[in-house]
Amino acid sequence: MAMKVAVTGAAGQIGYSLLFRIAAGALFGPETCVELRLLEIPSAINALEGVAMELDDCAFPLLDSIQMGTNADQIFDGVNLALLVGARPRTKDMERKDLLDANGAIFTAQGKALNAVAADDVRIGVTGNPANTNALIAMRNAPDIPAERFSALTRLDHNRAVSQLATKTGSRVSDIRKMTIWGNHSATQYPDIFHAEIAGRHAAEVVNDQQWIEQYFIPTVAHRGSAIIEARGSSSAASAASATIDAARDWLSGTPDDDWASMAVVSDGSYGIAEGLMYSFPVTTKHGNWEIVQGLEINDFSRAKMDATAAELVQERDMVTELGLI
Ligand code: NAX
Repeated sequence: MAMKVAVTGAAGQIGYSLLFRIAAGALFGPETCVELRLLEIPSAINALEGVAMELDDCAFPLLDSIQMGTNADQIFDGVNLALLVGARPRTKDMERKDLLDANGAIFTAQGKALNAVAADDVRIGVTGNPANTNALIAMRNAPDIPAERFSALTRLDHNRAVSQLATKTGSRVSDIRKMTIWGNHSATQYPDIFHAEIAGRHAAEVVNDQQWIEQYFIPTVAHRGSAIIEARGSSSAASAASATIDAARDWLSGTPDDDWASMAVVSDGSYGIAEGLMYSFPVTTKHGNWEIVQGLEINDFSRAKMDATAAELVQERDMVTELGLI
């Protein structure tokens, strides 16, 4: 049976990398066909038709069909996976509240549409920024979909952290396990190596350099998005698409026994994070379900960083509550 995968913002930069990977089988492997459901706004439909022509021209054996449109109720009908990538970017002289409001309009509508028409087993991954709060808005507007089916993307931050640690220690990325991103996909996020392992050894002991952690590693990971804009002239796209794939694939097919992933999911109060916040935790996954890794010891340094990023998410949640979006 084919999997129905919706992608919003499909004509955008990330979409241009993401769709070809999905159609080539990167999410479900070489045995499972996919039906793509692509949602855009009217002004981008022409461009989207061009992307669909290119998808056709790849003659992907696993790509059963492509449906495009601007109506979320039609595009989300029966979808098993929805990757919500399209969002309203921040423009000059836009306050944070205006940004949340503009995106609120998108994610309330998409949450309601998913609630009405998605398949019973739907999973929803939000990449569009501000990702955590957009996911919270969609979740709260979809009361019939279990809250655990919503997640926001912090996998790009996770992958960036793994890569930085590998470079610092001269190890292979495949030797690194148990990296954690805590909190918001924003500059307050906390990339945490205190539980990470490099070929079975404690990463923080291998690094043995608190100054590097505080003054290089954390800011480099947290501000990587801006560094890419500075260098490339536009924001991360291929790496964001790759992380979107990694996150969805691991969610559906499971994390390896000796590893975990970072995903922003609804907090159950673990690690003292307010219940109901969409906060990035270390999670293990199996058969499309996730569990927050329990029992990690949190040192004072980590605690302060985890609380600071939680405080930002509380502020965002309070703003969208005030705006009547949740
Ligand atoms: P683009 O501006 O290239 O594409 C966004 C697309 O979304 C556009 O084609 C636009 O027409 C469409 N769109 C806008 N409103 C829509 C709606 N209501 N329904 C359907 N489509 C809609 O941005 P791109 O570079 O692809 O980035 C997409 C989003 O990902 C942005 O919000 C960006 O900030 C966010 N990112 C998130 C990352 C993460 O790690 N969570 C990292 C990369 C990226 O910055």
